[in-house]
Amino acid sequence: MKTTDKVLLGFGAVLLAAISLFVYIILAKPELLADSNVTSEPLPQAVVTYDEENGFVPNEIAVSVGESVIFKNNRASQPMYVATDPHPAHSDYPEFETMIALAGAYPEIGQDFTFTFKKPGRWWYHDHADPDMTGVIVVR
Ligand SMILES: [Cu+2]
Repeated sequence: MKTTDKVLLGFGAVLLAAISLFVYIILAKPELLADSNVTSEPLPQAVVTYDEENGFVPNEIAVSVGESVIFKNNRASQPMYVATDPHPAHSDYPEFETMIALAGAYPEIGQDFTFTFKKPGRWWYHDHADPDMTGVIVVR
């Protein structure tokens, strides 16, 4: 066997071993490829309640990337329109906005709003119909 054949054979063996290992990782141990902080289980959902007297409670809440926050509208007579700051441009985190989540529909009285945060940051928001009512979601 010529030297070049041996080199090619050795290279082929190493390549085959690498491919086998990769396939093993993909099929048997997918968690090895994932970020250690990321699991395949659904993340918990945080709840923020909203009413005229107390505003958004808790006013500041920390969640993980991929976690959802449910904004519960406890106001009796008005819709809750959660929107990213600043008012009225809503440009900080444009997807974090009730009407975008509702595909352009205005929220109804008593309607809750759920948003899954995918971007880390400190996201101030307000009720677009009552912009003095504010809160912040810290996404880590
Ligand atoms: Cu606004």
